[in-house]
Amino acid sequence: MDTCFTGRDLLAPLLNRFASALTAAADREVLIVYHADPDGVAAAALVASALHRPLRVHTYAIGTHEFDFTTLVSDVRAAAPGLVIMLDVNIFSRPGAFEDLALAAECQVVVYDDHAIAVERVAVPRNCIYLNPSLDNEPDVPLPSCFFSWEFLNSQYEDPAEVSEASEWLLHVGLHGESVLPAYEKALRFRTPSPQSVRQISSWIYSYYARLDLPRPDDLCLELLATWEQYGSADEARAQLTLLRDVADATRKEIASALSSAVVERTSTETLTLVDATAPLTSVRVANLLASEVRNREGTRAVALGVQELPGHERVMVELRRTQDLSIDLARVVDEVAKSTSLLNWGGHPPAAGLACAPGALAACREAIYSSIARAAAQAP
Ligand SMILES: [Mn+2]
Repeated sequence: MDTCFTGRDLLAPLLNRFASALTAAADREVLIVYHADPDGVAAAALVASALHRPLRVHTYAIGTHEFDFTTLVSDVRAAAPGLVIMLDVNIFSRPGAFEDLALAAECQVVVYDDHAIAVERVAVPRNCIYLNPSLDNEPDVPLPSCFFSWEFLNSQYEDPAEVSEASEWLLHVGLHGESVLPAYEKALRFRTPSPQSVRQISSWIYSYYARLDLPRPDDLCLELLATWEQYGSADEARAQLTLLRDVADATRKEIASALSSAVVERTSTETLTLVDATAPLTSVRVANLLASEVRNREGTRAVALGVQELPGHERVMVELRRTQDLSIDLARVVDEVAKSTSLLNWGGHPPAAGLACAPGALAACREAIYSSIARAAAQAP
């Protein structure tokens, strides 16, 4: 791969800190916690493969609906690892979560994340490392965890030819999931060798992790890598991943039925349309898809809310998406909502953000979202 973008320079100092932390924990058990999406899966698989010690690496997928981290904290306490690596996980989604995790782990916790985060939310416990390229810079291309992990993997080899094709395929899956594969193809001047398998695996991963009832531990990241390596080509690997495909297909059907029975309300003002969609009770996570779908249906000058109560979790998720032609920063909107409303967790990127609250707080939360969006729209150019 050839380089012509600033991402590598931004990542270099972060990679050094990451590498030293891993060297310091060389003979310890490592727990890789990753966001349950294609970027997280790819990132975890790439770091696991860079570590060359399969018996001492454990993996743990965490869904956006678990970004209050209470389950993770107790699972980490029980696992007692020697080092925790977190990839594509916004640890500042809930204030205090990082401290809770550091205490429970009793070991170093290293986090790489490129979610936009307000500097005042960043509080890093002693003995922990927080790496985020967006903190003091604005990268010209987003720098998702899969690319950070890819760079780390490459730094472990003198000769880039030694990095397996399977790893490269996973990088592409992660980049595709973040919708930045074309930007990377351009910036790094490469062409994806198996675009069909990349698209398919990425969508299967999304559907698979939409389930709210997944078993622990989750080793999907290691499974993908191992399957590719066993079968020797991306398309062969895809054909072999029948379990993933079947779960994804079944889940997709549930998602489709949930989306079609959502209750949608539209409010239009001079500046924008607000579409507020509530999902029915279901065992799959659809708030994010619902928000994207209603946003896409509007096409222009719209902000969409996808609202979903998670059965058994005593929480409501609200996902926000906007059309490209609006400049409203939704990550800032949820930050603002958090100031006036009691939230369980919140965070995101300018075009896509989300939050969770207790069911009883939904009405107040909705009101705060509406007025924050109205204020942002009034200030926007
Ligand atoms: Mn992610």
